[in-house]
Amino acid sequence: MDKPVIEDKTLYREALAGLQGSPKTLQSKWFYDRTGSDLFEQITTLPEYYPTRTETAILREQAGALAAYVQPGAALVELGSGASTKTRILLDHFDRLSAYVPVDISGDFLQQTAQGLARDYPQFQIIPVEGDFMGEVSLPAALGGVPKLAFFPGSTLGNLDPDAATDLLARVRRWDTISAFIIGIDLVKDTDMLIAAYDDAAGVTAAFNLNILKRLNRDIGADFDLAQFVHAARWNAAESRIEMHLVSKIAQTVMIGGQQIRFAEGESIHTENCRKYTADSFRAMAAKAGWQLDSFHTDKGRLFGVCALVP
Ligand code: AVJ
Repeated sequence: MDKPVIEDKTLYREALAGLQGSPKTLQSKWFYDRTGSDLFEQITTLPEYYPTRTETAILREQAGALAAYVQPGAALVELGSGASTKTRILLDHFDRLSAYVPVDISGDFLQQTAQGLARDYPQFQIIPVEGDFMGEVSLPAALGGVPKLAFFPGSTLGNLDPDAATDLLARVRRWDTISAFIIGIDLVKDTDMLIAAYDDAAGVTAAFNLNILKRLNRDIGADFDLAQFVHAARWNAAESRIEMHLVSKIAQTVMIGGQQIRFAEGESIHTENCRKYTADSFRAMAAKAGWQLDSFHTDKGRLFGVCALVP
């Protein structure tokens, strides 16, 4: 269970580099320790956080239409599968599938989820793959020649800068016998609604953001005083993204492994980017990676998009 040593070295190296840079940054992948993952689960149920429930509703409504992208005997490969909650909606409708391949970086969690799915979907082979979708995913040899349908829900793609997002799309495009890619993206909308989704009244997103400092204190011996930082969600129109920041309330110095990090009053640590697309901006990015947007599924309010890409 406890295997933090190598991870902590990477966290230390990357956190220090980010905090010594200008502007100061921390990568959003470090949010997700146990507490952070629990807080994110809470976020997904907040009244202001529309993405999860909207995407789930679109998938429910469009599962029949999306089933058209399943070639007979295909494998559904999900990037960053987590608890595979939304996937069950597809599995319930995709009867031509032969296999479901959840890919996740967290091995323990993946095995647990795979067992539950194998029990509930005995008609499909469940083939968990421990891997990082930010790199080359090595799919099992048994999938050679099998048609593949990739699935990347949750607007997780939005955490990536356009170049990195295009690279990810292009890597999946190069998979052998890939036939389609279903992706969830969050859409550009009214700024107040976007800000509220990332700065909820109950303060759960603030706790989620601040938890990264708690993690640095615990895992790499930093001495952040959490009371001296505040959560901020900002809309960056030029980059079409929500940014999350932790803003220093005062001029202060924080120690990390013998290194001093100085903060001016009001200086921020930029902790996350969440890109918002339009159908057109996403179509253009996908085209650069060799994909065509074959269908675009959205809700009445056009809050969220489920995109089906084909080669
Ligand atoms: C998990 C990246 C999709 O961008 O909406 C939620 C993360 N951050 N609230 C998002 C998040 C703050 C979330 N993603």
